Amino acid sequence: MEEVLQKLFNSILEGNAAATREYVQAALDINLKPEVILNHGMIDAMRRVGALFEEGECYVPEMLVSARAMQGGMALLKPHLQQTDKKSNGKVVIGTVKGDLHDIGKNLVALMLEGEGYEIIDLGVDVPAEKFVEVAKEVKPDIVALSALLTTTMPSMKTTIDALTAAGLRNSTMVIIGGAPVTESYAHQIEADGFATDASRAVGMVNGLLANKS
Ligand code: B12
Repeated sequence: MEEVLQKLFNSILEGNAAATREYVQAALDINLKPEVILNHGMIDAMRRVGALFEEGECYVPEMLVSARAMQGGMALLKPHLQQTDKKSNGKVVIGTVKGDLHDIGKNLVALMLEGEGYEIIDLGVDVPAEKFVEVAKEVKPDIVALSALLTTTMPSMKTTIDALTAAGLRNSTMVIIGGAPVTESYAHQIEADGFATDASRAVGMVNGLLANKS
């Protein structure tokens, strides 16, 4: 691995926000691809943080400072990941479901879809089903995108889909889901229209769903 990516990885692991920004910039300066910086320097570091947490080698406060360092680095990377000259491809309402506060993955999906020309309405974290329904009625999105990182909050995805169905919104709006514990078979089980394991696959999937729709 490029030395600068290793340094970036370590700075996120240590939760050093200033160093993270510095190494993201250094990696951009030597013309590394933004996707490579993101995947190998940053997302891999968050995976490592998760593994350390699981092993009891780090705790919630450490996860939080790592997450903050990651978010700061992502802000620097954002303009480089986005292409700006595209017209609106459609509307996407996105949020992390009720009970769940994880938003790094959701933000990445939003950022990549925005870069692809979609209009994003981001409802943030801990979003109850009723809120998704209320906003979907108001803005009539093509897609509602749900994120969950906890096995205990995955059922909130089903609650949200059921609420959208009950409100009669499923004919006009498709629902896609994702997040580390979410699987394709869970997506089928709760009758989501789409599922993806990462942000770039999410873009391909949304493009495909909307191409089939029209
Ligand atoms: C950072 C982090 C935190 C931070 C979150 C900060 C923030 N602003 O997001 C804080 C410290 C707040 C936190 C808290 C907790 N966390 Co936490 N956290 C993590 C950690 C280390 C990284 C998550 C992350 O950002 N990954 C990087 C991003 C880029 O990846 P991602 O989220 O998976 O997203 C990608 C894909 O999943 C997909 N995707 C995501 N959303 C969507 C949506 C759609 C529509 C699509 C198509 C795709 C998609 O695309 C994304 C980009 O490629 C994970 C470890 C892990 N392996 O996931 C644990 C982890 C998720 N946390 C865990 C736990 C247990 C907790 C706590 C319960 C701890 C506690 N005891 O308090 C609390 C719960 C708080 C709550 N109510 O939500 C467990 C969950 C276990 C489980 N299976 O349920 C994990 C897996 C750690 C572990 N290995 O045990 N956490």
